[in-house]
Amino acid sequence: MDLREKLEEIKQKSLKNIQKAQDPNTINDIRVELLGKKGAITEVLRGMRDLTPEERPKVGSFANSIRDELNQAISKRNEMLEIDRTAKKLEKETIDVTLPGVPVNAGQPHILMQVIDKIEKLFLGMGYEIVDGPEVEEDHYNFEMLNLPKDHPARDMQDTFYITQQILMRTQTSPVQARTMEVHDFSKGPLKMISPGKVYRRDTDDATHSHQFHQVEGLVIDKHITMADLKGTLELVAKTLFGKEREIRMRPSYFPFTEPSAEVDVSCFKCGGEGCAVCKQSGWIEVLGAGMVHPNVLKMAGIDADIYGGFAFGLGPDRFAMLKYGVDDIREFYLNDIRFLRQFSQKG
Ligand code: 2U9
Repeated sequence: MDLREKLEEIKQKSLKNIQKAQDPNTINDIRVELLGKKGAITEVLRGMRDLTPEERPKVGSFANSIRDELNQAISKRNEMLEIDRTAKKLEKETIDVTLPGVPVNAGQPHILMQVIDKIEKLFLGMGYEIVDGPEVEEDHYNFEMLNLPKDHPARDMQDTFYITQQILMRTQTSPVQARTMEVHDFSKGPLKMISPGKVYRRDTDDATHSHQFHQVEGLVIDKHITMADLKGTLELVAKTLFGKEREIRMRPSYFPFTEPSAEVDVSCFKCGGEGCAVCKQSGWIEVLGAGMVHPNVLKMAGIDADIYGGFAFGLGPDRFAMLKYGVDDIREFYLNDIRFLRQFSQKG
């Protein structure tokens, strides 16, 4: 067999092997076996020594062309294998984007906090401060400073959790206002504040009573404050929480800390005032208490009641939420049954 035939045979055999190879290592082995120092082609080329000078360049160029052809076949096969590998990898890593995702259990503020947040935003927008205070309070701030001396009959209106004779769980958030009034510097401007928070009463829990509930109380003190300022402010509260069509009406009432005092009704958000089950056919729903700050309360905080005056109001987020969402048992807010709470998702 002459060298050409040998080369041709090597080529045919190698092309077959290259096509059969399934991984780059095998191909590399083939390459070394062919073209390495001890490779088959190298071996054949060595045999060229015995050729005649005329034959040598011909066989040499034939050998080169075969070497080039094989090198090309090797590169091509490597490329093919790489394409195959990528295709297989992609297939394995394919994501079915139509599969349902894993649900994310995102929380949300409790419905009472949602109501309180809304009220806070409204008052912040009107330049009020939001003030916190202690839930364990002194009798002095909870009652005394609010014109409720020890023997005052109004103290019977609310049963109180006493911790000692002087310390109690606050029954309203008014002590926060009393504390703030005492230290406010009126030379820097009026006092405009709301105090949202938890309050406590010694009540037996039932559908309409809870020993712990929430209040948001508001207080404005300045020169020349009138009941018209109070009415305008409460109208805005009613419209913000129950809809812009709402109106309010004020009925005379009594609170020890305000004079005059009023109970405030909002026109029924369900029937618009015609009369329905929600408003008990009256067209109105009681939602707030309010009044002009009693001069005694101002004096006790060291404020000159001849120069300064103000208004105050109180509302119950629990009652607001019950009315607005038709919750018929206040205890639902405190049981923390996730099925109840999820109904007030802000997402939808
Ligand atoms: C100071 C002076 C006056 C706060 C007021 C009411 C009327 C009122 C109740 C409504 C429903 C509480 O949530 S509720 O149970 N509140 O009716 N609160 S005036 O008056 C103040 C507060 C602080 C220094």
